[in-house]
Amino acid sequence: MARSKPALARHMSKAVNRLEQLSGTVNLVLEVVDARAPGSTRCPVVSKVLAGCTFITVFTKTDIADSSATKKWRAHFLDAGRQSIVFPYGKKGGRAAFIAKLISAFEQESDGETNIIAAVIGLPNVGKSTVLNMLTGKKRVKVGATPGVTRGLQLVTVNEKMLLMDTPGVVSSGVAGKEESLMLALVGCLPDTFYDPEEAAERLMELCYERYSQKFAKFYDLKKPAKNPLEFYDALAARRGFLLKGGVYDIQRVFPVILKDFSTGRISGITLELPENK
Ligand SMILES: Nc1nc2c(ncn2[C@@H]2O[C@H](COP(=O)(O)OP(=O)(O)OP(=O)(O)O)[C@@H](O)[C@H]2O)c(=O)[nH]1
Ligand SMILES: [Mg+2]
Repeated sequence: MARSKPALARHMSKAVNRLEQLSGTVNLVLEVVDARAPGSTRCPVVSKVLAGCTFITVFTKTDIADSSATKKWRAHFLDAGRQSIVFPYGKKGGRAAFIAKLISAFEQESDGETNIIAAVIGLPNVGKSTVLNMLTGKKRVKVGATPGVTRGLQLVTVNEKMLLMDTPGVVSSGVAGKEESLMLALVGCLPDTFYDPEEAAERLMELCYERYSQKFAKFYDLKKPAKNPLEFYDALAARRGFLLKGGVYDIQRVFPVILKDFSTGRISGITLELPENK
């Protein structure tokens, strides 16, 4: 069941209240975005609520996004005054370099502040807990009563320069439009109860088929890229033997397959939006 608008609004205002609690405590906000949809997975409300903080964007899922698109997005964010760092997902020894980059970016952005108290913020499923766990090295060492820390918020030590809120801040996007919601659902920020598989698959195709038809063909082992999404559905149904009586392709079985393969990152190298089209 899709959530009603009033329920979403309540959820949203709760999230804003939680963020307001952080104001005055944290001086660095790590805004986590999914590299497959960096524009849509931002949370603009956070910049307003925590206006006094330094912001750094952390791009997760770059390993399953299109690297040239990630470059463009990072340049676009930088043009708008926002530094970003690529999350070293699954990279051995990535932790130390990641922390060093964060601290260096913070020092460039902040006015001589050296002690960092950071919070990890982002939409559902963008990778906040994964980022938090890498930063803390899964130590989860609680720091005792720290002056100025709002009750109920716990800090963990990252290193001698950096403390981190131990719970990530989930924010909702506040998007209202169907097309934007579908984009978020495709990257897993909204539950799949929000969409009808056919509609979601169509949106996915609309967003990226033209640019990435070769990748789809390769992943599904098709002889050549289909000319358009409809032909692609047929080719995939044929490849998988999804047939109805009389030999008609059963394309209803194709949609969940494509959606799952995309959302889990099995089909990789795809980014759904580019800065120039935002
Ligand atoms: N391929 C890839 N997967 C990632 C990356 N970061 C996170 N994930 C995966 O994305 C999924 C969601 O990650 P979480 O860290 O649980 O995301 P979250 O933002 O804490 O999610 P919620 O707590 O539900 O809001 C998990 O399956 C992670 O393994 C990344 O950089 N690359
Ligand atoms: Mg989490």
